[in-house]
Amino acid sequence: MKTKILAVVVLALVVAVEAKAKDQMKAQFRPLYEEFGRNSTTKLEIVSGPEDVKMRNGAVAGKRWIATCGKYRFKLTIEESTGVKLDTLVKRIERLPGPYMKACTAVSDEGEDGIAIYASLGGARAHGGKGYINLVPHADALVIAHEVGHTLEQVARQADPTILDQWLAAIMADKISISDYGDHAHSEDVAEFAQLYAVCLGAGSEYVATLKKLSPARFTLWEKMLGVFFREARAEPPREKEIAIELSGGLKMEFVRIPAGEFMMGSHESPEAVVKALGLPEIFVEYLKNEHPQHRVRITKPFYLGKYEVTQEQWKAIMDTDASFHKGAKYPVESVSWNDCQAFIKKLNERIDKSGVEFSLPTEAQWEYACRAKTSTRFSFGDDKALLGEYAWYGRNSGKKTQPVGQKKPNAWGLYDIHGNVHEWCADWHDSGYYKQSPPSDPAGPRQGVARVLRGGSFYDDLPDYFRCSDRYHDHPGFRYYRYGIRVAGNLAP
Ligand SMILES: [Ca+2]
Repeated sequence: MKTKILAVVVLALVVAVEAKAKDQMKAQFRPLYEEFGRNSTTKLEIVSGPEDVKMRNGAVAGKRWIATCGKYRFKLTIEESTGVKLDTLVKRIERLPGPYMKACTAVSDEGEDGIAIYASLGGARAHGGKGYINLVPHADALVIAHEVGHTLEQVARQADPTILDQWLAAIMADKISISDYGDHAHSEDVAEFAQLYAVCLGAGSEYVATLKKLSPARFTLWEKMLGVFFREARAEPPREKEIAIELSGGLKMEFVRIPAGEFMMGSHESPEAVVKALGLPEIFVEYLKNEHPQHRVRITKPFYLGKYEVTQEQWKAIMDTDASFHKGAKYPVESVSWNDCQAFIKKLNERIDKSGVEFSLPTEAQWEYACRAKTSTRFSFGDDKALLGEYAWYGRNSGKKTQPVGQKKPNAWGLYDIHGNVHEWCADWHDSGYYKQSPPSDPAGPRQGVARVLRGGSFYDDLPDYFRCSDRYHDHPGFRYYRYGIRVAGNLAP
């Protein structure tokens, strides 16, 4: 009798503890759900489309696009009768963490719709599985995160048929409930965990660490299915103000650390005022409108930027070739297209042990922010065009030739030739109206375009206009020109 009472008490206690743990999970994370994806840095690029297609379910008429996100490439398909805009779907997907794009790719094989919006799914808001993530028009980013769980679980099950048994064992080991569907609906539990993991990842590393502590077995298994591994938040190692990487045989490339911060991007002067102040032809007024409206931009993370333009010897050390028109080892490499620069950066990332730094072209916002170096004037050295020759090689002092890098005065952050010498390719597509819709944090340019941005003016240009911090230039990414060169950015890994 006594034993029985004790057993009941113990059981009640276990149930109470478990209920408490479940409440704790909800209390811990629920407020984050509403914020989901608000700070996401995931960025899709539309590489082709729309194409008219018959969709997989019922052969209904749809439009299809191909999107990329880093290494992932996938389809987006929208049933025409829904009237849902591509941008709406893209923005929802961009709320998800980058690794979740693995599921987008997994549903984009031949004959599949990729991430698809259907007018109706027989009363369900979404279906996710091997080969499909189907959504109704109002299904939001949280719904997609849940369906990613279903898809990746089924992908994992193909490679390892015991994966759901392992998940059940993980539920038992964790002694904590997540899913409102109940612990025995294993695949729903995976999907709910996938959603919670995404929410925590978006909210910050401290939340991911808490999730890992509360549900360690599921956490490990989900990361295995996702193919990523969360690193515990560590104290940020002190970053050097300047770093140098070795390219080969003692040849180095130097970088300056650019702090995180805010600035006003674009011109503070009207096009008419610039034309008047710099004595430009009237025709420039129309062109200069692309620097408006001036708007506040936050650069949320520190990054590195090349102290100098990439020189010919540096380019040659990585690419083995050099097509520059004005030759010289310490001269900036030129006659490189935007596409050539991507190949250079790819090799740089592959070859250089960079301790947490990922090389790229700077975004247009990073470039202007670094060029301004906290100044808000026409040039980084003030408004006076008469001083341009002290800081820049331009049409009136260069002899219409490039010059060895680093001979003129640097800007306040120690960047040489940021005005003049060679025009510098930036990562972004160019859109003259982009500033009207630029996001406030870390803008990365339009999703698509025909030309890429160039900044800073070149040795060939006579008019001081081209050397203003806010001046925007652009050209086709495949075009090689002796006025165009490259300066490399180094972004810190998250
Ligand atoms: Ca330059």
